[in-house]
Amino acid sequence: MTDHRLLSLQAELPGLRLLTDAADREHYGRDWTRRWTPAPLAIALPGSVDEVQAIVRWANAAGVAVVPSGGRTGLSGGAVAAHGELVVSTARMNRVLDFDPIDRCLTVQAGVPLQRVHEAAQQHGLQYPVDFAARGSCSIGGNIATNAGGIRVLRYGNTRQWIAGLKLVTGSGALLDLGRGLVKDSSGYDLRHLAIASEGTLGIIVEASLWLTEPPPPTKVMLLALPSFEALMQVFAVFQARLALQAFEFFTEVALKHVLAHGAQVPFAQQHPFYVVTEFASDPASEAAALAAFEQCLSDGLASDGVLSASDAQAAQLWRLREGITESLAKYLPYKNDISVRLSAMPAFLAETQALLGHEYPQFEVVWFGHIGDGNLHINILKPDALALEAFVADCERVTRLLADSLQRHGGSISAEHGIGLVKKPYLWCTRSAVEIAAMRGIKAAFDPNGIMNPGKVFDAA
Ligand code: FAD
Ligand code: 2HG
Ligand code: ZN
Repeated sequence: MTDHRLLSLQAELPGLRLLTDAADREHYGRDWTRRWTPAPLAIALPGSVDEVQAIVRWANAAGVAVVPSGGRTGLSGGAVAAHGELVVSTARMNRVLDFDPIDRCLTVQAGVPLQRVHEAAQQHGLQYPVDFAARGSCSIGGNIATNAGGIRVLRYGNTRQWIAGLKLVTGSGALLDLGRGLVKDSSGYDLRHLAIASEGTLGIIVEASLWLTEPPPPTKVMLLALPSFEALMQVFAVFQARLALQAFEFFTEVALKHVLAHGAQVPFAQQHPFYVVTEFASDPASEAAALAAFEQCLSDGLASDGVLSASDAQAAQLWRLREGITESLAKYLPYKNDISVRLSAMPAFLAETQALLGHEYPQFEVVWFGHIGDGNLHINILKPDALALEAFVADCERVTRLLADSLQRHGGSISAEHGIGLVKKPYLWCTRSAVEIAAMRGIKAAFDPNGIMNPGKVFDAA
C-alpha cells in the first residue's frame, strides 16, 4: 500500500481492515449493475461504530469520497465506486445486538443480512415481514438505504414501516441516534425517515432497531394463467374484494421462458401470455374465497387456468417462477425499469406503456413482471448479444425519457423500490419537482457539508 492517503488512514486507525488488491477493488466496487468499471481507492471494513466515525472524519480531512456498501445486490448503481472512492463495507458489522420482547424490537448492526434478521425474528416467535429474493446477500443497512420493498408490501408495507430506530454516522462524522423505538414522537422533524431511502448520500447507517410482528399465518399459493394484460387489474380487484392477500405478483410468458431455462418447473401443460402468483392464509374461509374468486375469473374470461399449492414444497416451486426471474435474466445485462403508479392509474398507464414499448422496442426482448398489487412494474430490456453495451444503453435511455414523460403525466415514480443511484438519476425530475430536489440538496448539505458521502448518486451537486 503506497497511496499517501491510505498510509495516513492506516496511521490513524492501525487496526482497521483495509483491502487494496485489484480483485477486491473489483468485487467491492460494483453492485448488480454492470455498466460502470469499478475503480475504488480501497475498501475499509470497520468493525465498530467508532471506526466508522473515524473513517468519515479522516475522509473529510483527506478529501476522499466514501461509498457505503452492504450486500451490493442493488440494481441502481448506488454502491458503485468508479472514481477512486473509499468503499466502506459493513460486512464485518454483522451482529444481532438485542431483542426486547415488550417493544418487539430487534436491534442489529447494519451489515446483518436480511435472512439473518428473518431467522432472529423467528427465534423469538415473531416475524420481520420485508422479504425478497436477495434475502441471503443483501444487508439490512442496504435495505434501509434503499427503502426496499419486495413481495409482501401489499400486506405489510415496505422497509420504512418497520424501522423503529437507526444510528447514522453523518457525512461530518457525528453519530445520530434516531427514532429510538418510540411509537409516538411529535418532537419535530423525523430525521430517521431522511436516512431511509437516502442511498448512502447522508451518512452510514451503522445500527437499526426493527419492529417485529406476529408470525405469518400458514399460507397457500395460487398460480393463475391470464389471457390478456387487460385482465390483470380486474383479476386483482376480484381477489381483493373476496379475501385478504399476502402477495399479488405477475409475470409474462417471456419471463417464464427464462426462469424455466434456469431450472424452474413448468407449471401448466399449455402456454399463456400472463401469470399471477398470489398468496393468502390457508384457513378454510380464505381458501374457499380464493377458489370462488378463481371460478369468477374463469367464468368472466379473466383467467384461463390455475393451480393451488398442495404443499409447502409446491408453494416454493410456484414462488420460484416469480422470484427466479432477476437471476435468470442477469446474463443478458438487462436495462431495468422499476416504476410505479397509483393503483387507480394502473389500467390507463399499462395500456399506454405497452403501446409505447411495443412501438419503441421492436428489436429488443422486453420482460414484464413485478409487484402489480402495489402498482409496481419491473420491465427488463434484454441486451442482444451482438449489440455493444453503450449503444444498447443509449437506446434504452432514449425510451426511458419517453417513459419518464408518461410517468410524470400519470403521477408515478421512476423508482418504486430499487433507488435512484446512478441508473435513474437522469430521470429524477419526473417524480420530484425542482423545489423538492433543491430541498434534498439542502438536506444533504446539512448532513454532509463537504459532500463526501456517495457523491454523484441520486442527484448531482448543485
Ligand atoms: P447495496 O447494494 O450494497 O447498496 C445499496 C445502496 O445503499 C447504495 O447506495 C449504498 O451506498 C447504500 N448503502 C448500503 N449500506 C448502507 C449503509 N449501511 N448505510 C448507508 N447506505 C448504505 N429490491 C427491492 O426493493 N425489492 C425486491 O423485490 C428486490 N429483489 C431483488 C432480487 C434480486 C435477485 C436482487 C439481486 C436484488 C433485488 N432487489 C430488490 C434490490 C436489492 O437487493 C435491494 O435494493 C437491497 O435493499 C440492497 O441491499 P444491499 O445491502 O445489497 O445494498
Ligand atoms: C423483483 O421484484 C426485484 O424481483 C428485481 O425487485 C426486479 O430484476 C428486477 O428488475
Ligand atoms: Zn421488485
